[in-house]
Amino acid sequence: MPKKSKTNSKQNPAIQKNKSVQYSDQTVPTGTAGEVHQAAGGDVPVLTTQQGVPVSDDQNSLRIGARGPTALEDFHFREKIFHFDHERIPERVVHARGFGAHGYFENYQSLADITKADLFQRAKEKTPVFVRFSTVAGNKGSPDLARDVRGFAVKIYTKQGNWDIVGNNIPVFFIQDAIKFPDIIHAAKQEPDRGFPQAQTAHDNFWDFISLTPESMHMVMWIMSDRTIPRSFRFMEGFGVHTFRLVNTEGKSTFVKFHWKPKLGLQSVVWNEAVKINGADPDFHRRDLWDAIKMGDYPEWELGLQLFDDAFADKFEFDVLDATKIVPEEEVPVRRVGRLVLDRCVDNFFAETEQVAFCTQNIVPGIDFSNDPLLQGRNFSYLDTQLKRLGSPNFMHLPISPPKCPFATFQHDGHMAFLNPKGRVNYEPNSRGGEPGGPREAPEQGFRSYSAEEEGAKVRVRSETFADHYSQARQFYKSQTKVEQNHLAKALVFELSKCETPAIRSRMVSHLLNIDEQLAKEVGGGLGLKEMPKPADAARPTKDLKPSPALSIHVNGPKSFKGRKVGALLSDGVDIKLFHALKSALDSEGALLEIVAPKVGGVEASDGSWIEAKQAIEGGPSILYDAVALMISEQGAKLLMAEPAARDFVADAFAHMKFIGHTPAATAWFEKAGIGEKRDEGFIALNNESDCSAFVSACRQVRYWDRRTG
Ligand code: HDE
Repeated sequence: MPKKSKTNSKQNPAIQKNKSVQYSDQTVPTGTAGEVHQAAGGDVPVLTTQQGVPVSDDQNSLRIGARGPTALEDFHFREKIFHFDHERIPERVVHARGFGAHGYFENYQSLADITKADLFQRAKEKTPVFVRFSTVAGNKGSPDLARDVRGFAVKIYTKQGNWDIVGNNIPVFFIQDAIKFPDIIHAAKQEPDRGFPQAQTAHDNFWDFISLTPESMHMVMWIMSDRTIPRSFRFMEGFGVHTFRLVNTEGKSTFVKFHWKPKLGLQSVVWNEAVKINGADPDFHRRDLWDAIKMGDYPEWELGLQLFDDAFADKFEFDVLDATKIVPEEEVPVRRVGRLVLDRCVDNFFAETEQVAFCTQNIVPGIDFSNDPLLQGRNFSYLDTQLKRLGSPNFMHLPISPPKCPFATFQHDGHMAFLNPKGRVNYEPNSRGGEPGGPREAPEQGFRSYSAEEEGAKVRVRSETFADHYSQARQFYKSQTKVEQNHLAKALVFELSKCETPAIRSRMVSHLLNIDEQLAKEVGGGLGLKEMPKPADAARPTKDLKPSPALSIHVNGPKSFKGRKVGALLSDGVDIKLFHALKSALDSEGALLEIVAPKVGGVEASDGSWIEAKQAIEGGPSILYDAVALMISEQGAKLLMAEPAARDFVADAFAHMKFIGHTPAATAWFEKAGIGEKRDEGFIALNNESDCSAFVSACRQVRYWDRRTG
């Protein structure tokens, strides 16, 4: 297949001279951007129609007399409106809201003994990637902090073709068989008659389905944990979920589960914060990723492999083909084999993040599927959904998705075919060797499926080995810290309290009784159940498995404050030395300082210098920050105390267990906000420069959890 030709800026002086008309490679796959005419006497490009005709007036449509009807012959108006009318494509049926970035995968050392996949052969080799993070249930415009699973889809452009790991930030799923996918998604999304609620599972249909689907109980524990309200994409894990295979040159297969481990550690927000972030900054997650990359603070994850053989799979107490189960890291350790770095934002959101097409069936020689019925169903679904969404079997011609290695097929024609082969032959076998006979099969290097032996009757049954639905749910719950268990119980109470049907609430509690009695009692109590139900019928009794510390966010939290952000509320008269000390303590930690002030213009510091703000207090509530510093003068404290937004700034930081650094003048303010008496070790007085370092050190814990439990 011929290589695509690119926009040639040398032939196009206007594109060369003015970046505002530059078309990214992503938006112009061939050299058809059109000649952009030179405006008389300047280097500003001329606005044209799609046909390249210069436009004289883009403000007024053509009409018969100044107050007369519009003329049908106004081809510029017609073309402009026509294009606008058609500029939307269907959003993804799930994972509609997403955000993508480019980067690379760097392999640590050769894994040739376990896989022949090209990207793992050589140490230090870098392979380009595109990653798209997403929520699942909400529509494209829904808020980032919805309680939801996050998609973590990685397209790796290897030298032997594209490999897509289309994963989530949770290692298990709701269902065991892909045939139930439309049901779980219908139940989770808006109810069909009313079209709401948007981007939340806190409604009858979801919990009705869940409470009738015991296999989802393990996933329920995960989604009600803080995993579904991550602080940002940078602080969450990713998982391939299913068991896959790695295959080496000898044809030997090793089972594998894929993990992405964030270098910055795990971190989530608390629910009350999530609710408020959705109002204050619905783009909180995408902004965080964008800002981090633009600042050169590139997010990083390590690729981890859990490797095991058939013997382990046979003796493991659950079925490795069951996507509602994990293999605990304590049983099969995660081997870190490389790193994923995101170092480039998209040029064009639509062309890249929206048009990228992930497919689970995109694998490369050296990787293979297992028989996980969920994975098998996905392999069917993704191609189908791309056709619907992107509108043509040629969706691979859109610039974001094709492999970066040479590729050659005999597929041709169809809507929007950009990559059109030259020559006479479009079939195979053909008798015209080499050019122009086209590509040939490659028996040696070509993809060959692992030759697993399969046999059996054609049946619709669920394997008996998939029948234990509660043991790992209990293991997850038991592996959480007390604070996390408390969050989980509260999340269940919140969600089930939004269910209007009492029978659904009670049915859910009957499942919880099979997971943990104390949890069931807490939730039953929180719901005000008059009577506890009986435990749900269980196909298998719940086993008491060993807790797995790897499942807790808090146990795997950050070891530093790197990559986090302090919101410093400043007033006129702020002590300039203290301010600089805080700034430099945060710089050394690799953390950020964002300035919030009564007015966005800024404040005048103690030495008469001017400090510009990033946010006015109304637009910079403390929920946007990992910790806060109140750097206010006596005078400033009096003025700020009268501001409701400033009072919320402090009250929320306190309620969300954040570390609060403060100048002496803020003390009176705490009294006013009703937290004077409650001051604890999470409050750090900033009297002198060394206190600023102490404050940043304290912030490494991210939250002062004792405020809640102590
Ligand atoms: Fe998906 N899923 N899925 N899914 N999924 C889609 O494909 C599907 C499942 C996941 O950023 C769709 O391009 C079925 C598990 C991500 O573009 C669709 C089943 C996991 C993304 C689809 C599942 C995922 C999708 C919709 C049950 C975690 C977003 C748009 C067997 C391992 C990728 C699209 C992106 C997207 C089908 C279950 C992850 C309809 C049938 C389990 C991250 O094809």
